[in-house]
Amino acid sequence: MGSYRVCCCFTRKFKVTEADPPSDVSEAFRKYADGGIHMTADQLWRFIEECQGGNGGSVAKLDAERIVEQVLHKRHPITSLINRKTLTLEDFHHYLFNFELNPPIGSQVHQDMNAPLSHYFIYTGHNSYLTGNQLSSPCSDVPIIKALKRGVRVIELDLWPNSSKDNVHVLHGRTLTTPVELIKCFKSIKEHAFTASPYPVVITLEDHLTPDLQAKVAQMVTETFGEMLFCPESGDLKELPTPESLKYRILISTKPPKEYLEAEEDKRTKSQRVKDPADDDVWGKEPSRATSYRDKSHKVQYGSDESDHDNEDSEIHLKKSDSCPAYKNLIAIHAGKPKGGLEEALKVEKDKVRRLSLAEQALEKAAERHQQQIVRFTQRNILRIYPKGTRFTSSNYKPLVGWLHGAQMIAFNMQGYGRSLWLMHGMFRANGGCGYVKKPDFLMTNGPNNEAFDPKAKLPVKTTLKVKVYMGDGWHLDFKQTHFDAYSPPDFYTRVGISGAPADEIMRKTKPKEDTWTPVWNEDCYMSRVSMSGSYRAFATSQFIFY
Ligand SMILES: [Ca+2]
Repeated sequence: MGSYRVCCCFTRKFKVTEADPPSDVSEAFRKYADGGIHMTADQLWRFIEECQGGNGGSVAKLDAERIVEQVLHKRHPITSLINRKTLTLEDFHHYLFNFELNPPIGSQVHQDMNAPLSHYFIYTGHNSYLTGNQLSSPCSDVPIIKALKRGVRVIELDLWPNSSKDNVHVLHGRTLTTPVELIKCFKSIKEHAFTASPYPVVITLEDHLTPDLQAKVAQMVTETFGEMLFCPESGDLKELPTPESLKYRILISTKPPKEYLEAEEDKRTKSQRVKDPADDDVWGKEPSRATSYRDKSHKVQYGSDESDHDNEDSEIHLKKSDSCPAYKNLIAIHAGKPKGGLEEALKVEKDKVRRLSLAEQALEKAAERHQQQIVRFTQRNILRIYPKGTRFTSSNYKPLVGWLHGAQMIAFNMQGYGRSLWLMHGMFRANGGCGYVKKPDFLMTNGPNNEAFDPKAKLPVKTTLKVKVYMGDGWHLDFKQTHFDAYSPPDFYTRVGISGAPADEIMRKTKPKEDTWTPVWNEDCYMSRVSMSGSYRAFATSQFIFY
């Protein structure tokens, strides 16, 4: 209870009342406690199994006993010593609200981890070494460590020669970002790769190096990671290995050096075709590297991302035909864009898998007409999407476009803030937060005529989701009593929504509850317009926002 004075003449009381358990909670208690006033561990176990689906996994009776003990220990530290092993209604209510004892999402890996990597969405960072914006923030290994600790499994490093061209720096090329040494990044990756998850870490390299420096990188990689490194025995992989088989392994993914010459040819062909409007239709408008060479200020504005998928900028070594075999042998997942247009890039080869990178807007363009080809490509190969170059502030984009097309690596700026990033973090809370979430079956299997899933297909409404918003509690512990309103407790309302496929996106709002720290809504939010087929449901992430 708190109080404060108004006009020095009377004191207004600010009692924070504990709300009674909602009626559904009382009913569940009555039902599982067989009408009694105490619930045993066995009864709680039955409730968890039947009402909470085992909380994301099968709960042993021993777990229920442990929960009872912990609730009692927390709520009745003295009584718990004198042998009561049952919960009251209030204890039960406390358990339901307790984030640790009753987590909203299971903390165990529960999906099959024995499918090829292409079957999973992978928690992916973009320019993982940047501490802030894309133009002038310092580069460091700290954001890399932070991302790995969060469970991020794909780390991107942009490699550039230092000023004396005898060592490798990590920085965002053609910007004012201050570099960090590559070896420092590698060492930190080694140290922290598997603290959050045992599943493999992929390092995507955006490589702007000469063969000499590539040799240096090869040596650094070998010396740093040693046995942790996964290198396919014979060049190209025919199928991607599984996360299970790659536990505690590091994979390098970049463009093999031999392709630089081809990239140059591709660039020439491209510049000849630059006026062909059909190019724009397919690939989207990609700012060309040539422009940034001509205009220095433009260079600084855009950085090097716009071409990080095809190394158009590698002028220095484009002219050299010698490549570094040691470096090439380290590449587990070959990246690159074949010559020709999108059709060629999305071709599925029987005896070879690879990684293709597209900028967010290139994907959107490609998705207009080639949606099924993209889905088919991602059944065996890896598709990486990266933020467009104008996201100077390290903002992100909607990840759903990529997910709906099966893109495994939606590369995000993890140091930022905002709804897209929350959604990304939310997605990867699934499957025990291990950084790999299995793609839904509909993206991996084709129809009777071998047709891939069509993300544009109109699907009928199949499910209506009902979310019951009971109450909010705990704000009085985090805010001063006068934080929101100097004269009375605050007003609260809740927004509940679904982020998902376009047909599923919806937001509902509860009524506001006035003058209370513990608002009780007890209100149903129906998402009745949601066309949640079983398939779309895989992408539906609920958002709860309190105001
Ligand atoms: Ca990059």
